[in-house]
Amino acid sequence: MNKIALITGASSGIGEACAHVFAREGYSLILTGRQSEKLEKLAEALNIQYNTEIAVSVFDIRDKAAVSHNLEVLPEAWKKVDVLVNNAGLSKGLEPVNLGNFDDWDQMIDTNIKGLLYATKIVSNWMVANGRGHIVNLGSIAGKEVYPNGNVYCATKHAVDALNKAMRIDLLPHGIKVTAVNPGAVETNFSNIRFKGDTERAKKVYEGFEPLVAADIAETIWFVVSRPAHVNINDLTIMPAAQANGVTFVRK
Ligand code: 8X3
Repeated sequence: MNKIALITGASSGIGEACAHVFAREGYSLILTGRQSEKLEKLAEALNIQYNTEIAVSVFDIRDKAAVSHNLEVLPEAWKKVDVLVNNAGLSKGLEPVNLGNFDDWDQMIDTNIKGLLYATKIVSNWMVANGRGHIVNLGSIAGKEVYPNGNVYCATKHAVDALNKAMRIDLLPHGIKVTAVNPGAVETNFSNIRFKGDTERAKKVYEGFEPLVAADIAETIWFVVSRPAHVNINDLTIMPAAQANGVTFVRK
């Protein structure tokens, strides 16, 4: 069998772009997410374009029993995962902390932190058994800084930053590489979800400068994963040329 990459949140955005890049590079893929139809369509397209072998696993990453069950029922051959891309994550709301919404907070914490941990525990155990692997955690500039109204989203990405460092230490003896890739502004559905379908407000985020696109991040993840065996990139922050940090942009 080819090398295998498991990508969470693979039905759109950075996850989908990673699926394309890893398929192009000859990997077999396990695509996970909630949206069965989109995942099946993507799998079909990649199979036609690259002849990629693909397993689709549909679950809500917030549901730990569902994560365990759906991953553990995969055939043994699929558990030889070389690369785990912990991509599933979202931002919901952008309000001062006193005006925040409990459901939004739960969704971000349950997905970005707890879901990432559920997938990591299972797949890292497979990697330990295989004696190899590479985990790529999708962080954010929001995991390096805190910006106005970012409160809980920033906290979840700071948690990813901490977990990335912790995984690097804990998995080191097992020969498993661990990397965080931390993007600034990437134009995907991210802001639409953050602003709950307010497309006008979402569009404004990317106005007046050239944001990153999902493929920029996927190619960077591929760069990280394709380094020689003796190289590990621990932490990589990638920004649009027009964005210096969480809040400083040059807009025309
Ligand atoms: C996405 C980038 O700046 O909206 O994580 O937090 S930002």
